[in-house]
Amino acid sequence: MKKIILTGLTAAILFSCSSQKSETAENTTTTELTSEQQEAQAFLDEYSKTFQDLYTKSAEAEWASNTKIVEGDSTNAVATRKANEAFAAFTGSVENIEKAKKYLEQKDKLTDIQVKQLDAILYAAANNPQTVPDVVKARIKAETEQTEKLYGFDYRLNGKSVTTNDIDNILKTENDVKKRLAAWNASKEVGPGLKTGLLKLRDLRNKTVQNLGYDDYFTYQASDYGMTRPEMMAMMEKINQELMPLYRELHTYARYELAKKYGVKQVPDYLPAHWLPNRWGQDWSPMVEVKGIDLDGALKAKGDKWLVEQAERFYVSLGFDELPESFYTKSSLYPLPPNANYKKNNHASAWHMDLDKDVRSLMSVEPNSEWYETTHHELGHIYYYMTYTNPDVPVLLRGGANRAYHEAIGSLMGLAAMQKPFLAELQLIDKNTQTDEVQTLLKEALSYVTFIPFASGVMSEWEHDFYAKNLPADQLNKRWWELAKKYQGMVPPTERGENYLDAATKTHINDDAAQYYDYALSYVILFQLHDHIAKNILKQDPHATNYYGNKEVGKFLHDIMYPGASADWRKMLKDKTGEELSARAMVAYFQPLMDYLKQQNKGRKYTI
Ligand code: X8Z
Ligand code: ZN
Repeated sequence: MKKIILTGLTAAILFSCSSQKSETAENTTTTELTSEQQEAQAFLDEYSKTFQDLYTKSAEAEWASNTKIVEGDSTNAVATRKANEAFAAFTGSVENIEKAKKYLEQKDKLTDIQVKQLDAILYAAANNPQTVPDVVKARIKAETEQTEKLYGFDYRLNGKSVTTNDIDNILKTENDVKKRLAAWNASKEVGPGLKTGLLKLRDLRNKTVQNLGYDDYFTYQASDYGMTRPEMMAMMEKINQELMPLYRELHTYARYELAKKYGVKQVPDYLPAHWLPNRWGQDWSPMVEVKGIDLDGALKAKGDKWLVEQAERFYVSLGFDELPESFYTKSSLYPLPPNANYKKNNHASAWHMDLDKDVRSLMSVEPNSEWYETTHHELGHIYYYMTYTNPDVPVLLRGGANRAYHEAIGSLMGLAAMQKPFLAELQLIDKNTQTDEVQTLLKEALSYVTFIPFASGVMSEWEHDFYAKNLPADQLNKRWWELAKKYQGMVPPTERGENYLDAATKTHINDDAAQYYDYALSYVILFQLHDHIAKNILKQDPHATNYYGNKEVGKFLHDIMYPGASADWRKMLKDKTGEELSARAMVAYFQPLMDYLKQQNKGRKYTI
């Protein structure tokens, strides 16, 4: 997801007191506001109006910068810079900061939802404080330059331009290790050109948020969860440890199986990065084919449009609205034609353009199982936007309960859309086909479990060290590969010195900085939600569910999304699932796989 810079921080009781026209206007107007509350409300209303307007202009400009990158033409980049400067000048204005602080001094007299909005104003201000306008301007400039380079990069393989989809397809299917290596190398070529910009961004991002009292940019991002930096890192460590026993089995299994597949006699202690079916080793699921399930084949026959429309049908079947017409006319959903004279950002994202009805997605959908999962993921963001765009949620609180919830909903739907009873209902597989449950679970583990050391370990710790520990410029790549070895048990195919910057090949390192733990947390949360849905709503085995058409499941998800960031994320989880945040459900889901893997790995050498 992109561009969500708002969210609430503290406990909440939903209480609407905004002056917006609304279906619940009758309720709200009968609620008496005290004079202090009225005064604060007048400020919030005025602020929100300008905020929404400038946010929309910034989103429009960013959209153009992401979807149309013309080499040598910086029109879009300049417009984006200007729009972001205007947004920053307003959100970070000294006047707004002082007013918000002044109202917060008497927070006891205000309503909870007002306090949350004032906190959101200060949170947005901290990213753009006009007490240091030159730093903010320089950061915005550096950001547009960095993303222009990243999104406009011309990947080349054997002298020819290739897309990231092309590279991914090679890594998913190619058995010739030399060809794999060439594709992997090609995917890393974008890194070195991003180094100067990233170092500049580190300093500017840190300096910006330090002005309003945060230690560093990582601390700032973690504070959005109401957590300190050490608390966030401790949570990452905990999640990682809980899943490590299973990851160790998967790692051992993968080393031996892949060595066999590639005809390598000596099984390596650590996984060579180019052996894995993903550029960063974050998803290994294409390693396994489950007999009787040829999802890639079935999807290819359906075509790319079907994938997006089917994801929509799934949400609609649960009781959600159809997507607005404008979603289809304004989104950029498919790869550019090969002859296009411009490029687009190929990393999927979902956009709430105006914090109202204009929702869009940027994808490069091809009819395969990876994009099938991604379409469900992105529509999760879109339905989250649509659901909290309601009269009870003020503009400033139109965000997830936290950022991880925003990531979790669509990934949950992606998981559900892969399960056998669901696939059979869609006739993507024959319902009479006997499939091997252990292989199915293995495939899922190779997607969800292998992701955890990458997200909670490598990505989070690297960004932590980069922003909070001022990782020296001549140790960036060294640290990246140290962490990859420590957490993923993965090593580069050849020496990767500081002339490379492999971390920066990951889009989020550049444009969604210091937030990747969102995804680790989102997996943990999604298994908690799924466990609850399967057992308590559907009364089905969590490994073989079919959510299709179930309105009660839809209502459960709707109720989570409806209050947006006006909800307290911890309370929400407890209320909805009965549990605190915990990897219990995820560990339990994969438990049946442990015995199988231990059996397979008997006599094999464990190295992590
Ligand atoms: O970036 C994404 C989404 C966009 S919000 C496609 N994901 C992470 C990634 O690709 O690294 C989804 C899961 C992990
Ligand atoms: Zn996402």
